Amino acid sequence: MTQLMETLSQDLIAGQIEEVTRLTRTALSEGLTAEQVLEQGLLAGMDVVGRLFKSGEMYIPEVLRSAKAMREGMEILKPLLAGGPSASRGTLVIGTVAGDLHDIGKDLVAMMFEGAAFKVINLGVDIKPERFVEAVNEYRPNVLGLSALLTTTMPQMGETVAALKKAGLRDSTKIMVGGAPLTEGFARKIGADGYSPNAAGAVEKARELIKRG
Ligand code: B1M
Repeated sequence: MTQLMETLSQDLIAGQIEEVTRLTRTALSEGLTAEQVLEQGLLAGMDVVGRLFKSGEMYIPEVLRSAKAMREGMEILKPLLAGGPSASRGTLVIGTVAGDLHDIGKDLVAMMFEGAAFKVINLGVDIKPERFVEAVNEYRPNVLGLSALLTTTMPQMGETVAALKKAGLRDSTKIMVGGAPLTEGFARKIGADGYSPNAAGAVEKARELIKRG
C-alpha cells in the first residue's frame, strides 16, 4: 500500500473529514483509480474502525465521525465508480432492513449499481417489510436489495421475503441480500435469489440473476 493510502486510512480512522476529502482528491489527481482509493484507503480504514469499535477502543461518536469521513470520500469517488462495458440496465430498489441503521455499505452497493447504469431507488434505513412490498409494487424492480449489518436484524430479511410472497409479488423480482454478518447459506435458507459479500460482486450477481430470468 502506498504512503498516501496509509495516511488516508489513518485520517479516516481519526475522523479527519477535511483531510479525507483532500487526500481522496489528491490520490485521484496522482493517478490512482477510484477502486484503489476505495479499497486501499477508505475501506481499509473502516476495517480498522470496526475492530477498534468491537474491542471498545472506539466509541459511537468517533465511529460516526469516521463514517462521515467515509461518506464524504465516497461522494467524490461516486461518479468514477463505473460499471463494466456491457452494463445491462435494470432497476434496483434497495434498503437496510427494519431495526438497522447502518447505511454505508448499502449506499456503496447503490453507487455501484448506479455506476453500472441501473436506475436505483434507495429507500434508506430501518425499512419495514411492508415498505419493501409497497416499493416493489410501485417500481417493479428487476432486483430488490436488502442490507443488514446486525445479527439481530437479519431475520427481517426472511420476514421481507415472506411479506412479498403474501402480497403475490415474490416472483416479480430477484431478491439479493448482503451485509457483513450474512452468508450464502443464510441467503438460501430465507429464500433469497442471491448473495454477495461486497458491492462490486453484487452488481455481477444481479446481472447474472437477471440474465437467468
Ligand atoms: Co455498528 N455494528 N452498531 N454502527 N458498526 C457493527 C455492524 C458491528 C459488527 C461492530 C462490532 O461490534 N464489531 C456490530 C454488529 C455486531 C453483530 O450484530 N454481529 C455493531 C453494533 C453492535 C452496533 C450497535 C448495536 C452499537 C450500539 O449501539 N451498542 C448500533 C446499532 C444501531 C442500529 O443499527 N440500530 C450500531 C451503530 C453504529 C453507528 C451508528 C455508530 C455506525 C453506523 C453509521 C452508518 O452506517 N451511517 C456503525 C458502524 C459504522 C459500524 C461498523 C464499525 C462499520 C460498518 C460499515 O459501515 N462498514 C461495523 C463494524 C464492521 O462492519 N466492521 C459495525 C463499511 C461498509 C462499506 O461495509 O457495511 O459491511 P459493510 O458493507 C459491505 C458488505 O457488507 C456488502 O457490501 C458492502 C461494501 O463492500 N454489503 C452488501 C452490504 N450490504 C449489501 C447488500 C447487498 C450486497 C452486499 O445486496 C443487496
